[in-house]
Amino acid sequence: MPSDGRAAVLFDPSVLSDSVPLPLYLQLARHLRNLIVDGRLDEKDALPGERELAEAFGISRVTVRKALRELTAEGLLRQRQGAGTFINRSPHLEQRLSALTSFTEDMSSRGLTPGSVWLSRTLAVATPDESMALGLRPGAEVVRLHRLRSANGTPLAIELSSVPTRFLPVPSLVETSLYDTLRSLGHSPFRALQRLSAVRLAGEQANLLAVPEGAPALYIERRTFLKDGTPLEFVRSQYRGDAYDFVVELSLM
Ligand code: 16G
Repeated sequence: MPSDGRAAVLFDPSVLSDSVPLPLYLQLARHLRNLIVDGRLDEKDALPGERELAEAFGISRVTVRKALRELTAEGLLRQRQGAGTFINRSPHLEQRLSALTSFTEDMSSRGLTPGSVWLSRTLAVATPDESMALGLRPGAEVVRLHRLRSANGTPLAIELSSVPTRFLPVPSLVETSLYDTLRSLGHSPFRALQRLSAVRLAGEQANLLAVPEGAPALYIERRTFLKDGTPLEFVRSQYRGDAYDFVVELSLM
């Protein structure tokens, strides 16, 4: 709980208004989200209880409960039975969408230690989706790499990469970085096309990423190409919504 003076500033009831066309619980959720994201409330601060927040903001406990539930589902708060509500700050990273980098390069360039846990590593006949994305004949084989990726031990993304065996003959060739392995085999990723959409994480994925079920995430589909335009990689991944900002630079055409 922040000190008394700070609490009066952070939990100022004038931030909520009946004349705004947004339900009160969403106004409160927005206010608390801003405090957490800006770092004005941090992990040292356990959040005041429902009753104290209701009193501070002059609203009902039901409204407070709904706001806290919203932020818990987003992964910003963690409710520990009997111990209260805690702020769940995770590494927050910005990734430039226009740069073609590997996860390993991206994390290392920020001074973070990249990590990977293998969920599976297999050789299989391409599914129709993979064949379409990679331009393969029916019956062609792909190497499928399913990994949980982390930075400094915090899980950030689940990635399922499929690469034609023509470029990566066996899965065991990849130990840490897929892109380093492909480059060493003479197949350098040159260009990629990505499609992003917002999703909510299902139970098993949420568990792997250490966030509550239903937490928001970015689903990214990437097709990576060689310099001559041949598809090299098809990746489907879920990035934790609370840990990533994707930044795009725009310029006049
Ligand atoms: C990034 C790429 C992914 C690629 C991986 C290789 C996105 C959305 N995805 O995570 O397509 O397979 O890097 O990383 O950026 P690695 O070389 O560390 O295995």
